[in-house]
Amino acid sequence: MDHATEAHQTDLMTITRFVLNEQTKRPESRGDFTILLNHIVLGCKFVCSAVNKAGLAKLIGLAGETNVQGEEQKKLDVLSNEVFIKALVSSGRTCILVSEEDEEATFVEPSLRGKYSVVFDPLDGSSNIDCGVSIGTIFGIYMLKDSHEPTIEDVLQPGKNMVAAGYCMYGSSCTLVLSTGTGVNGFTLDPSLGEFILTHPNIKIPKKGKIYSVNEGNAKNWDGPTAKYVEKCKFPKDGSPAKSLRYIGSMVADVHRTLLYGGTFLYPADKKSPNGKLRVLYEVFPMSFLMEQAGGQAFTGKLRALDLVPEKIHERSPIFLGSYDDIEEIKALYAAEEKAA
Ligand code: FDP
Repeated sequence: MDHATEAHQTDLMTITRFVLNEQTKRPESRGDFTILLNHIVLGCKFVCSAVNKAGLAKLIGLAGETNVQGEEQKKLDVLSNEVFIKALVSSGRTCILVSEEDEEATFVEPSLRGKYSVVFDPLDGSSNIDCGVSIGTIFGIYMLKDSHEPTIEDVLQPGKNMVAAGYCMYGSSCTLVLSTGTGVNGFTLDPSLGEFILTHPNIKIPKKGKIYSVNEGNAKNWDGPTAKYVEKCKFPKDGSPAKSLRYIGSMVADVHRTLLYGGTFLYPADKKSPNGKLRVLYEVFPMSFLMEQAGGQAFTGKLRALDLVPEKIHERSPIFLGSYDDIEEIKALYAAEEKAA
């Protein structure tokens, strides 16, 4: 399609229209997921607007509270958490909510309960807030078998049981990437319409990439396979060109680039953090779900990431995700190490 055609495009595929279309393909569907998603979208629009206005509204600064991980919460984190909790509860479609910002899970009161559980990081990459670098919201959705007697076990499930996952990136544009288990689609917020429009249909990650993404400052504490992989990226012995390093330090932005351009994103274990840094339920699982749905892979150093069974809601795991062939290389390095042991 040329630019002139695009500029005059009048038949816009909004995210709501897209999800309603999907719904018609499932006769058993009663619209609950569409309603839940509308509330998530509202939360994303609100946070997008708050992030854009952060400097102006003097929202940047400390709120004087400390979150579960012992980090100081910024006002935007607090605000985003409140926005999502309220949006999700008021949807009437949720049962259990797990947020990065809250130590305990929220059990929705019976009169407002629905069949979905949502695990989310309302504002990921918070150390990037003050310098205006892209940050985002990450979410994963499980469907409960029985919403009458919900227990914490209902969210302590492997990522492969999620029914949907996505993220919204607050960057130079606001982009929402979503998978309901049938591929990955990206929507960009048109601020003049206040609508997310389908701009990246059926995203497929390149089979092999030219980029690796990792915090190399941790290199001295890495395990053997991670160190070998990064060495191979920089000094390939098979005559292929060296890979480029890109690291923003904001998972949503690093994963978004990996999804579109290919390559790998790693947050490995190291001697200081044997379980890595990233949280299983609301960072590792949703991003792994999207990667697999886009044709890539996600691996923990031991197993397929989506097969992990979390024991605690704020559990962490090492993660290697990205292009199919590149992750195969990493898996081979771990397999070789295990064989040698
Ligand atoms: P942040 O600490 O800024 O909130 O899990 C949080 C996260 O950012 C991810 O978004 C990001 O990928 C990672 O941590 C960055 O960690 P390092 O600073 O250790 O590289």
